[in-house]
This record gives sequence, structure tokens and C-alpha cells, in this order.
Amino acid sequence: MKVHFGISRIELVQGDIAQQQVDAIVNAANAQLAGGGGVDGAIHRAAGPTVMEETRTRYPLGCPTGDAVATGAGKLTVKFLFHAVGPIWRGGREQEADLLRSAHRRSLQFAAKHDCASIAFPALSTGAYRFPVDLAAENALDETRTFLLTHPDPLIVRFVLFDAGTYAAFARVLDGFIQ
Ligand code: AR6
Repeated sequence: MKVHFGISRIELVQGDIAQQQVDAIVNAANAQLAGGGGVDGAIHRAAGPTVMEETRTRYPLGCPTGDAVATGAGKLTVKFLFHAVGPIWRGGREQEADLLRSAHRRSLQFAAKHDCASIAFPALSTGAYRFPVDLAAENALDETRTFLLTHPDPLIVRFVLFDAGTYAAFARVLDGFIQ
């Protein structure tokens, strides 16, 4: 599914984030930048050890929740990895939605700063961090739409959803934007 916002667009695909041919891939990292399972595991496995070496050297203090850091991409053919830290879901009263929006915004700002024409996001926080998928889709897509409508250069933002249920949740929200 593809929807245009001004000169830019949001795409939804079902698949593996580590296989995307884009300028930048967003990793679902933790605040320690310590690596882990899910998206983080798949990206580090595909990229090789240089990415973890770079995060350790350049960001020894990790990355706060709601923020992101940039590295090279090792063996991946993309130009950059942006390691974004989404919030752990704690029931919704600890600014989880704002923090999820901020993790997207920071990654999009990095894409702009590094002149990326395309960027791929996973469904941040919806796996190990247990953020409800419908609410995550609403916040991720609305924040991205807001960014694209004010960003002066064309940007393709692809959400790469692993399973059919997550794809359907994102598709429902994106569909709602064009009604
Ligand atoms: N490609 C795309 N999506 C995937 C992939 C993949 N290869 N693998 C899983 N997903 P998660 P989080 C989906 O847990 O919730 C890690 O250990 C998955 O089904 O990767 O932000 C980190 O180190 C889910 O829908 O990220 C952190 O400690 C979504 O991607 C913590 O997990 C996000 O799941 C971050 O948790």
C-alpha cells in the first residue's frame, strides 16, 4: 500500500526489515544499545560486528528512550542505520505515545540531515516492548505524515511489518488518512 503526502509517500510492506533496499534502516534498539532479539537481532546479524563496535565506541552511554543515534550499516547495502529507542509499554500513562512519536521524528530528522531519499521503519515497540499495535500504528503514521507535510524534500518512508496482523493494523490507519 502506498499513500502520497505532498511530494513524499508512505509505503507499507510485509517483510523483513534487514532485507530492504533503502538509504536508511531504523533499528528497534534498547537504551543501552546492547543488541537483542527481534528487529535488533536480525539487523545486527545481517550487518555484522562492525555496527556494534561503532555503537560501543561512539555511544558508550547508550541512547535515551524516544531518541535515536546513527551508525554505518556494515555488510548491509544501505547507507545508514538509525538506532531508535521506542518506549516499553507500561499501560499508557508514562508518555509512551509521545516517546514513540519522538523516536520516529528523530529518525526522520536524521534521514533529512543525511540527505536520504528513502527510509524503512519496523513497527517500533510492538514486539518485546508490548506497545499495543493499533495505537502504535496511529502514532507512528500520524507523526510521519506530519513530518512529510512540512519536509521540503521528497522522502519515501516504508513501514516493514513482519506479520499480517501488524500489516493490517497499519493499513487500517493509513487508509483512514485518505478517507
Ligand atoms: N523485520 C521486521 N519486523 C520484525 C522483524 C524483522 N526481521 N523481526 C521482528 N519484527 P521488536 P521492540 C517485528 O521486539 O518491541 C530487542 O531485543 C516484531 O514482530 O524487534 O521495539 C531490542 O534489543 C514487532 O512487530 O522491537 C530491545 O531490547 C516489531 O518488529 C527490544 O527488543 C518490533 O519488535 C525492542 O523491542
